[in-house]
Amino acid sequence: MIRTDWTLNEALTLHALPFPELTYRAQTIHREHFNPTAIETASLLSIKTGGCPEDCGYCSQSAHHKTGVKATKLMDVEEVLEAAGRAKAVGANRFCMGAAWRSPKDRDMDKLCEMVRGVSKLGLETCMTLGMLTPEQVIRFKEAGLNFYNHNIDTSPGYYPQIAATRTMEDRLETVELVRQGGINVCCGGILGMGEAERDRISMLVTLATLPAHPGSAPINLWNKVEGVPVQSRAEPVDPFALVRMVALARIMMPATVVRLSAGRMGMSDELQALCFLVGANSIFVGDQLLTTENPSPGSDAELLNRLGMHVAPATAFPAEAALSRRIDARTTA
Ligand code: SAM
Ligand code: DTB
Ligand code: SF4
Repeated sequence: MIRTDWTLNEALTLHALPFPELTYRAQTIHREHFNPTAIETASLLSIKTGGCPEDCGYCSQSAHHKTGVKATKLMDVEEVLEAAGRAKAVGANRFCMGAAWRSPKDRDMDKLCEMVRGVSKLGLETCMTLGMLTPEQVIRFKEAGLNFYNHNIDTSPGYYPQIAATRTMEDRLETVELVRQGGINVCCGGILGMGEAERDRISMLVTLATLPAHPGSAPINLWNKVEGVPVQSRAEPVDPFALVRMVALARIMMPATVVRLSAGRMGMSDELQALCFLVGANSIFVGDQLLTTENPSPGSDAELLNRLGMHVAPATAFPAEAALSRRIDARTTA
């Protein structure tokens, strides 16, 4: 059953289950909704890097921090399409274009929509992550055929003020809701390892699992270390079993959502990634580069999946993912 009325206490109780019990429940639910051998693949491209006016304390691209990331202009459509072609060649099924903006400027909308159309023509699913959107911009992207919009809540509502001051959790949730109502699939998740308490991590998942409809995809990122940002002094490595517990909890509370093991895989062993796949993670970013930080090579990912007898599956293997965010009122669905 898909529920959007989870409480923090229920989530805390699930999370406190003995590891074998929690993981068994997650695996059972995973198999009810997905082929446990199928993995979705997305590839990222930073189409406009650095110089961002937001002050997100974890991010290499904020103009508020000295990180050494060079600010660039918005890329040309041709260059983006070439990169999308390369992503397809290394096995990506979805192409996610990210910009270091608080929100897109209306003057850039024609170019952005052209990118969406061009990437779709290459036979890839499209995703954009550009910051806050207006209702008009959502309409433009829907018309251009954008499949997904990524907009993360990043952390729990309680911890959010500790990580960003130029925007609020309410701002984030507003854009997520505009995107959903506009009929674009929602990709929404967060980051672990920014100095938040265990309770904050669980509360972040409860926030996702109690949205009016579960996101189609939920990226779970480990904070990728960046020198020179405020989070650096607070960050603590995430215990591998704590990560597995979070993935399992996400799977139990959001049974039909595609859970992406996102940033942070460079520091994960093959065994840890395998455990995450076993309890419900069923998507990864492929390609050497995320936005400004590194990701495992396509060759090593292919080898890992091969050793596990798992395979990359096309979007059609994840039908519930797209259907989820389109639900007008998930509270009534079973
Ligand atoms: N500027 C847009 C926004 O904030 O929505 C889009 C790009 S932003 C880089 C996309 C997401 O990447 C953030 O919301 C955050 O969750 C994630 N992210 C950024 N820096 C990260 C880091 N160092 N480690 C892990 N995740 C990170
Ligand atoms: C998401 O949740 N993770 C991606 C994507 N959505 C945009 C971004 C990860 C960024 C990691 C840090 C970097 O490369 O700058
Ligand atoms: Fe800008 Fe997005 Fe980075 Fe925040 S997370 S500083 S909005 S690029």
